[in-house]
Order: sequence, then structure tokens, then C-alpha cells
Amino acid sequence: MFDSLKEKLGRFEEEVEDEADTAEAADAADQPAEPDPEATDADTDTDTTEGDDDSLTERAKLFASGKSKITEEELEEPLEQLEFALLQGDVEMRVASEIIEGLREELVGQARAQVKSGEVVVREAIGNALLDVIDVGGIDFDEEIAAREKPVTIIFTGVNGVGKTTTIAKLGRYLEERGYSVVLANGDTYRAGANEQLQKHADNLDLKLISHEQGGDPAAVIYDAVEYAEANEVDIVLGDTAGRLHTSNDLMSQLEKIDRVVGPDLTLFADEAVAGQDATKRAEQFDDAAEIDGVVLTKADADSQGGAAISIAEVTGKPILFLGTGQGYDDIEQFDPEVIVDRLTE
Ligand SMILES: Nc1nc2c(ncn2[C@@H]2O[C@H](COP(=O)(O)OP(=O)(O)OP(=O)(O)O)[C@@H](O)[C@H]2O)c(=O)[nH]1
Ligand SMILES: [Mg+2]
Repeated sequence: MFDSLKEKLGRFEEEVEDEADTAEAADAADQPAEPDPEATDADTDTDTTEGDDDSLTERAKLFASGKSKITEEELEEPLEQLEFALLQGDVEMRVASEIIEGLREELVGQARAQVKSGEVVVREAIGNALLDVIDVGGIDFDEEIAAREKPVTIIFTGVNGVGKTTTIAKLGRYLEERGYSVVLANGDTYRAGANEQLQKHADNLDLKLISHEQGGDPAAVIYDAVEYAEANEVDIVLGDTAGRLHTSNDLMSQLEKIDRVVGPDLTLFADEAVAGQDATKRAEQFDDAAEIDGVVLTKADADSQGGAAISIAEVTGKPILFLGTGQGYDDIEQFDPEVIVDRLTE
């Protein structure tokens, strides 16, 4: 997962270290010659602090304070290359610029000696720059579920085939494992076979499914499921919806109707990590139609670039809550910005 992104960040670190090394070597060549070892010994023995020795100390200080810092020029090439690599990896342009600016700010003026010796400076700067764009605050899923009045209704939106239905099944298990009772609602009354698909997951997971005939009103199905949950003291309603393009006005107005009629507690937008910038753009568009509270990035197991994972929160202002990491019911992990950044910079 995100291997290619990790490699790019590692390459940047190496390049900055090399630059620091080269610059320091060039500076050392400009330095005053080492004092005569014999003279130094003699000085130390007699503990004198005058004459030549003083001016040498001064020059050494100057060397340490001024010249041995990383300059903007030294960073230019590595930063340019990293920006190019991020854009190639489908990181959104504004987000890539922010990362580059963050790195420039943190690294200019750092001691070259620390940088070239591979102490954590560069890696830390990368981590901070990433965290700045990934960690946008917003809701914490577990806390939100615990705190809200039951039943908590969660609706899933997104384009076709990205993994909404699979995510609902995975979250059904996730929530049951945490002690909540769950009912599924099939608001995908559009696609043939959608009821059967979700029924199969419900059977496998031993969950109740509320569904209507194909062609029915999705808002009505989810409304029924909420009523069922209230009558039976079920904690969580997970409502599926049909995949749709943001350009499909009919389907988008269905989402608005669900919003109006059901008033879901949370609306989560699902998209594929592999879709990169497209996923980022779609998240913005869906958020405009029916405001989203968070994002589930599916198929992260197949994504080495990490472009959407890095960009989507910063662009939408909504946190990524989960990563889908495979086709099995347990292949879902909570998206913790710090853990992700640690993984990318380890
Ligand atoms: N590798 C991988 N495959 C996934 C993941 N999530 C879903 N899939 C697969 O993606 C395909 C589509 O999943 P669905 O859950 O049917 O997608 P959907 O968004 O509900 O599709 P529509 O209802 O047609 O819009 C299935 O083959 C899933 O097994 C994931 O995290 N990793
Ligand atoms: Mg589906």
C-alpha cells in the first residue's frame, strides 16, 4: 500500500542529505587551514587563550552558525523533483504545493551536519508536511457512534463499483464486533441484483436487511430501516445507495431526498484510492450535492501512489475515516493520519 509514494519520499530524503553533504564539503574546502597540531598541543598544555587561537575559535563559530545551514538554493532541485513526483503520483496540485512549501519552511536553515548524517531532521519535516495536509480534524468515527443517540443512521454515497456495498458489509461486522447491533438498508433500488448482493452479505454476517422492490424509492427503504431500528432497539442503520455519477441529476436529487426525508446522522463518501485525482474531484462534487462527513477510501491494497489518500481530506476538509484493504469482511482499517504518516516515513 502506497509503496511508490513511500519510495518518492525516501528519494527526497536521500537527495537533501546528498546536497547537504556536497555543500558542506565545498565549505570545508574554503575553511581556514587546520591549526598546526603541535602548536595546538602546546597551546592546550599551557592553557593559553590568546592570539591565533582566538581568531580560530571565532571563525569556527561563524562556520557553525552561518555557513553550515541548508540554503533555499540547495533545496530547490530536490523540492522540484519531489513536487513533480507527487503530481505524477496523482496528488492534487494545490496539495502538492502545500507539501513542498511546508518542507521548504522546515528545512531551510537546518544544520547541514545533522541533515547529512541522516539524523531525523528531513524525515521529520516530511512527516510534518504530510500530517498538515492529511490531518484536517473532523469526526472520529468510533467516538461519533458512541456519542450519538441510537439508532445512528449512516448513508454511503459514491460512483459505480467503488466498493460501497462491500464497505457496508465490512462496517456491519466492524460495528458488531464493537458491541453494536446493526441493520442494513438497501437504498440501491436502481441496479438489478443489488438486493440479492446485499442479502448475501447480510446472510454471511447474520444481519437483518431491509429492502424494497427494484425501482422503489431509496428514501422510503432507509426510512423503513430507521423505523425498524427504533422498534427493535437496533443501534446502527447502514444505508446503501446506488452508484451514480455526479452528472446524473435524477440520482443526485435522490441523495438530496434521502438527506431531507431521513436526515442521516452521517453521510460517508466512498471512492477507490486507485482513482487518484478523480476520487478527489468526485468527493468535492458529492459533498456539494449531499454534504459528506467523511471518506472511505477503498482498494487501498491496489494503490501504490497514495494520491487520493494524501489529497482528499485537504481538498474537501473532511477526514478519511477508513481504508478498504481487500475483498474480505475484515479488510478494513481505521485511517489514523499519524499511523499513515509513520508508515510512509519509517
Ligand atoms: N481489492 C479490493 N477490492 C474491493 C475493495 N472494496 C471493494 N472491492 C471490490 O470492488 C468490487 C465492487 O464492489 P461493490 O461493493 O459492489 O461496489 P459498489 O460501489 O457497491 O458498486 P455499485 O453498487 O455497482 O455502484 C467488488 O468486486 C469488491 O469485492 C477493497 O478494499 N479492495
Ligand atoms: Mg453497491
